[in-house]
Amino acid sequence: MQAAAHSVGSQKLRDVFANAEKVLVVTGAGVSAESGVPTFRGGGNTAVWKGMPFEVISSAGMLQRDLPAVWEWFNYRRGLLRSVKPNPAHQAIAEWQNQYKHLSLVTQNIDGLHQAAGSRNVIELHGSIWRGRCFDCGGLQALRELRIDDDVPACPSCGGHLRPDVVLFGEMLPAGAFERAAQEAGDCELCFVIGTSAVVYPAAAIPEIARAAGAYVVEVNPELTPLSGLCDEVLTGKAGEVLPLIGKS
Ligand code: BJW
Ligand code: ZN
Repeated sequence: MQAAAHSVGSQKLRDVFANAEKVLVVTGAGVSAESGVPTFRGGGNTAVWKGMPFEVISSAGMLQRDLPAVWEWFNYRRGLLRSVKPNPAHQAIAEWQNQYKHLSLVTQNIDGLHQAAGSRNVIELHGSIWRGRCFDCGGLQALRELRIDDDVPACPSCGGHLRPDVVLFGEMLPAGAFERAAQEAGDCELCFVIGTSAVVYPAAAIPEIARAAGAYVVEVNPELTPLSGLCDEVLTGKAGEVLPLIGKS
């Protein structure tokens, strides 16, 4: 016999979850943790690669100093990501999109796992590890099928150097991405903030905008974050365990 699903959160959350028409979901690396994707921060640790903190290797300055090292770092991570699958958190969010007239999903993740779970129109604030972008002509190149060894890959259109199409520290977000996310935040009734340490801006401003505009803001994270105090409700736990229970009575 299957155990009955028990509820999480308050009665207020169940009411808002049942009645909201406009919902915004903001995710970070923690939503993919249960798929086996390492987070950047959390649990008292910071990701380090070959002795370099990720803030150094994933920075705009590193593109100038050592582009091959940047490719090596992203090739390594693409290798890890090739075999991972969406987890119950990604699946719950994808199901919510069928339930609501209007659900927007804004992610800081570059792993493509929301789309793999079936989410549509995902706003990727920090780009995608599955695309390259040409320094010279700006052309985009799909990387899923491309085998990249040690060298910097070349643009198929103009022969220029490609770079990963991700947003590194000190770089601007893709044109319009933050503006679209901010608009959804200003317009939603319910905002979930899931699996983010909420220290990277401007992404961390999105739930702040939602709260200021009157949305009910709910955080899902095993740890407290700088946003926790602003949230109407904090659900302490792993996204893959908590999300499937939200709204259940
Ligand atoms: C679980 C879990 C489970 C674990 N379930 N949860 C204002 C003040 C100060 C500085 C700035 C500012 N505004 C801008 C800046 C500069 C900078 C910034 O924010 N710095 C701060 C860190 C101080 N921002 C930028 O540079 C941004 N650009 C910009 O602002 O442009 C304008 C500008 C240009 C030039 C000069 C000045 C301004 C760009 C930021 C790009 C971030 N890029 C990265 C790397 C992407 C490529 C790569 O993957 O390598 O994006 S950094 C990294 O952090 C990655 C993530 O998307 C991002 C956020 O991390 P996230 O998702 O929150 O993950 P973690 O690991 O931090 O947290 C995981 C969480 O999950 C934890 O809380 C766990 O507890 C939890 N968890 N298991 C649920 N099972
Ligand atoms: Zn090119």
